[in-house]
Amino acid sequence: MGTPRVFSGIQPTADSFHLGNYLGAVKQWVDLQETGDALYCVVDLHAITMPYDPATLRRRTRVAAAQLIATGLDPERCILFVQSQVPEHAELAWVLSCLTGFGEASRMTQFKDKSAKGGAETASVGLFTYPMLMAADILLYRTDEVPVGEDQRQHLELSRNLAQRFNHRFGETFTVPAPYILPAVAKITDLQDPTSKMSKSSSAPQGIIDLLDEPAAIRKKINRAVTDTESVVRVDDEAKPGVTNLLRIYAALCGEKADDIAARYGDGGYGGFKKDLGDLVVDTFSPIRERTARYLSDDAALDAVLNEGARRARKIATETMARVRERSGFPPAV
Ligand code: ATP
Ligand code: LTN
Repeated sequence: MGTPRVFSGIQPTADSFHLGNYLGAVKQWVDLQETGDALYCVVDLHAITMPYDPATLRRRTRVAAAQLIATGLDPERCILFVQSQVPEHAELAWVLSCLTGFGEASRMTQFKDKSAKGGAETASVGLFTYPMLMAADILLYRTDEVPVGEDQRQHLELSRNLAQRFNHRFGETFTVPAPYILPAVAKITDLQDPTSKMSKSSSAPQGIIDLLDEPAAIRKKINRAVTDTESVVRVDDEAKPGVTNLLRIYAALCGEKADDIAARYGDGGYGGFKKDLGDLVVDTFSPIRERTARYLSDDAALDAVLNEGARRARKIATETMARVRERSGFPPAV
């Protein structure tokens, strides 16, 4: 088998990543760069599927890359790059869009949710074809594993189907990718609405902990997190979604089992438990926040890392596209 090829992407759609992005995705990315042949991408082409401002996008793309390095991605151990610097992503997305059924794309729940929010008439066609661009990202690099949160499972399934469909119609070309989703952290929920996903676009500020939040803000949000009227700390998704979410966050950050942590606090109320969790999040995020500021203060160094990442990614992408062109009946690129 050899070393698995790992690929994942994150959108530069906010001024900071949040705790759900960190635990559900980026933390796994850091681990997988040690055991896999990993590529990670700031997907700025995906970020323009909703209305946006170019100067804000430019800033957020850099902040996203700086946060990824600050979190532990090492450009010596993985390829870190910005999607729009590798034009083959958009090129393959077109080919895959032509293989996707209109009905099949219409069933994507993320499209249904996001287009319903702003009124379906005004949603962009790019929002509709978003999953085919994501499939292109993954398939260009002959990816084996894709570390993501639970909300991306349906998109992954489409990527698998498109790989198989292309291979079946035109000959073996793509690797069929597998999702890499850790159940314990696959859906971190909103601190104010613990049955909904913590989300950049739909959580209120009090429901979301940002990687770049100041310590006082982090502690305050955890202290005010919605729990329940009991005083016992235990895992129970149905009856205690708020406490269970906090326990999952605690467990993922310290590496202990949620049940063992719960047993330590027992029925002593939530105050001490929340205080300790606040300390744990602050201790994890503060060094990341400080390193992010440092990486952002040296534009030339960050550009050099991203340009080199794009150059390395593009080498693989053009090899795959040469094969796709040949199989699709196109002349070679000149
Ligand atoms: P939005 O909700 O605005 O679409 P997002 O917060 O989901 O954005 P993305 O850039 O779409 O952010 O996601 C980046 C990665 O983080 C993806 O792998 C996604 O599955 C994961 N992720 C996002 N939110 C959570 C969450 N609450 N719990 C676990 N993983 C998450
Ligand atoms: N749609 C993903 C971001 C994304 C992605 C990818 C994830 C774009 N391309 C390729 C994994 C692999 C999201 O998190 N919203």
